[in-house]
Amino acid sequence: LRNLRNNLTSTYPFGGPTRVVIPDSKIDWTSPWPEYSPPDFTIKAILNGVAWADAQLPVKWNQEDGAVNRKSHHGNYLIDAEGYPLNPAGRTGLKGRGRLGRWATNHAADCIITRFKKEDETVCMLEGKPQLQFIGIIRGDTGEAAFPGGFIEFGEDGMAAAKREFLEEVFSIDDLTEEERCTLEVELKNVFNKGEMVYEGYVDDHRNTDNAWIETEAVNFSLDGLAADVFKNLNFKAGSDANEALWIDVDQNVKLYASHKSIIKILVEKLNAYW
Ligand code: RP5
Ligand code: MG
Ligand code: MG
Repeated sequence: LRNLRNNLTSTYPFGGPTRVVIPDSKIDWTSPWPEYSPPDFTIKAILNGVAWADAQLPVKWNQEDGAVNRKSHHGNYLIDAEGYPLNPAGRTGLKGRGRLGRWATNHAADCIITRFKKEDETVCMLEGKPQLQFIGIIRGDTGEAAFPGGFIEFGEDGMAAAKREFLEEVFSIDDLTEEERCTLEVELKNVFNKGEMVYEGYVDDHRNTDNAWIETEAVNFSLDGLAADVFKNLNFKAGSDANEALWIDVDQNVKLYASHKSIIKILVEKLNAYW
């Protein structure tokens, strides 16, 4: 996990302090560094209290805490002498929660709807391998291409959250009438029939801090086994935290938010698709 820190920008995103520079030898919490004293930063909205954030420092770590899952996919994380959870990827140069609502793991889900790219009904082959495409979004916050995704809400599992985020970000489901919503859900029923977990774990997200980090459940729904490609007849309408929704061709040069490129690569290898 200590390698999943490439996206930690020196200044915390969207108006935060500058992170303390961490030498390689001091990434791990097990390397003593008594003088380490990073800036403590949590955005005001979270400190003022919002439904999606912890109201106080929890005590039930590494377990289910009521409706909140405080487990990590990577085993038990450490708690420091003051009672703060420690990022399993090591020091990040900033303490507090930054923009993340939960202490420790902030569970997210990503929805990866894929098909093999076709031209005139024929699969596009590159170097003898089929080219994969997925439905992506352009994020409103960073302008980067990404999977539709977001944080898991109360009572949801990763599958449900992935599906909900897809409908919000790619089809603006919250803006549709009840009737339009039903029609869309019927159209997409077969798409969401069979989801496969591609990756469950830590994501290299620029919002991560010493005490709060994102782990995702990335679920793939493939259109290739289905009788017809329903998306041929549906128009994307980006919503929520997405500015645009589009099919994205996958190869080694694709540029994606956070850890999404390494996640799509897992799928490419599994499907033996072009990279
Ligand atoms: C990423 O942040 C996750 O993989 C997921 O795509 C996303 C969740 O955050 P929001 O889209 O809700 O900002 O690290
Ligand atoms: Mg969202
Ligand atoms: Mg999102």
